[in-house]
Amino acid sequence: MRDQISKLIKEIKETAVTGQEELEKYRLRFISRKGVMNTLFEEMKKVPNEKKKEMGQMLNELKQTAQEKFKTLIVSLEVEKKDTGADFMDLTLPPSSSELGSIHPITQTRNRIVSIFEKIGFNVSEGPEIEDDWHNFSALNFPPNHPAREMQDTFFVEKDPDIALRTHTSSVQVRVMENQKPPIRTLSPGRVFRNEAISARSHCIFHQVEGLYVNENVSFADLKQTIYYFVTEMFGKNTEVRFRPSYFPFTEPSAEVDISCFICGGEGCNICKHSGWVEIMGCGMVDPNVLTNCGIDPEKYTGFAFGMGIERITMLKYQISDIRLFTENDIRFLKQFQRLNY
Ligand code: 2NL
Repeated sequence: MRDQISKLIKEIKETAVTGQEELEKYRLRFISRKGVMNTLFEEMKKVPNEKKKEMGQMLNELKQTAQEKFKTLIVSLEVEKKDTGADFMDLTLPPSSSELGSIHPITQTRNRIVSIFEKIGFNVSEGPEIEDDWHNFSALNFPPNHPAREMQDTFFVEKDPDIALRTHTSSVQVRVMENQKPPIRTLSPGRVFRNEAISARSHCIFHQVEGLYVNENVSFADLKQTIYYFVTEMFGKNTEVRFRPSYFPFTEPSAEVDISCFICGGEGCNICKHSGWVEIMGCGMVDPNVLTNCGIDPEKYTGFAFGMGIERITMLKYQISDIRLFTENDIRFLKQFQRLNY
């Protein structure tokens, strides 16, 4: 029996195990109750008492050798399994897709308007959202007690009557005129702030694009032609345009621009409130006082300017009925603009 055990210990030490199948064979032969151990324990019964101690120790040594090797094998084969990744990672699986974001509808409209005007030589100018009274009001010919300056319309910063959040992006164009010589063709898109109650139709924070062209001999005809071009590009060539006389402190003469309703084609519907026309912007010839305020000689130069609300244009174009949708970050709303890429 002693020889038998020694032979088995030698065999255990020499057995090479390189895979799961061989490991299982090893387990069945040296570890399992049905393997060699079983036979040896059976034989133990026949060993005379005085030899039992010695044989028992040898048998234990054999058992320990077998089990220790088994444990080491399990660990090393487990590491190998992880290395190849074969058991838990299927490399042929397609990757899980990640959610695609989209460009906000206000940004899409802004980009579209900018690219239309860039084609006819306008550049983009930006400026501060916190403005002083001069750039937001005084330079633009607002009389000292004009209602637009009032607390209920303007957000003042730290109750300082000279510093406020800009109420339009004309303030940016004042800065351009102060710093550049004509010819000036500039577009100023940006965020503006008005102290108004939030409703489906108006918000206290919204976006505008204003345009300004100053040069020698700029006429109202140039203004009209520029607006015609813009409307054709933005709303299609069958859209009609009309100019209605209006008033702004910074332009003279001033007009509001309506286009024929692209929903009902002029028949009358909810969008155009059964008039057949929808208002898209305001415009006019830059008041000579504004040019003088910005250091431009009104005897030599004239200019036109226009301004439109980006929310308004977007709401008209996509028939959006509530301005608050733009700022609610509802993924169901935003997803609808995923494929409109401009
Ligand atoms: C509107 C009307 C308008 C302007 C903006 C402007 C700018 C300068 C001088 C003169 Cl620097 N005018 N901008 C002119 C007419 C109308 O906006 O309804 N905006 C949403």
